Amino acid sequence: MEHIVYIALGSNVGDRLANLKSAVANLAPQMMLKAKSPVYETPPWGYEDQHPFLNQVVKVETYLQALPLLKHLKRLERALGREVTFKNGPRVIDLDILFFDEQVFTSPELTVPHPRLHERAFVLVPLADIAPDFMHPVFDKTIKHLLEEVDQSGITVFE
Ligand code: PH2
Ligand code: MG
Ligand code: MG
Repeated sequence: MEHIVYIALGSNVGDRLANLKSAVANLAPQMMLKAKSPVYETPPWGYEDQHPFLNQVVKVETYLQALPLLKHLKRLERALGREVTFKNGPRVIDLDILFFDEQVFTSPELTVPHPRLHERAFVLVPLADIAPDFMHPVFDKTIKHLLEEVDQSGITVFE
């Protein structure tokens, strides 16, 4: 059984673009890349005293279930040089599961859909490029619609 998953990528430490590119290059073989958004430069959200981020969203197909996929993404983050910092703090690479098919669930390790994606322009802007009509299974609103409700100021196309 294959699953369709949207993953948010973020980086604000080191060579940010190279970090995103390495992550995308290392999705296979566990994940097959189906679509990727442009890369955006975005103001830091949550904890503001840090470098701007580069953000991107990818759509992948995978045979992994959600928790094994999460474990795999954590392993990939470590392999790409991520070190433990603090909540919303600087990071070499962050790989967050946004949607896992149309599933809705919470476990101690993972909540799907990502519980804050609807408030974050740095996620919604790139997500709207590749999935404007995807329906958020909790809010029953499309990504395009959710994007209209957030402040997009300061977000620029990077590549
Ligand atoms: N990630 C965070 C906290 N704040 N801000 C931006 N602009 N981009 C991010 O990816 C980001 C953030 C926690 O994961
Ligand atoms: Mg994150
Ligand atoms: Mg994360």
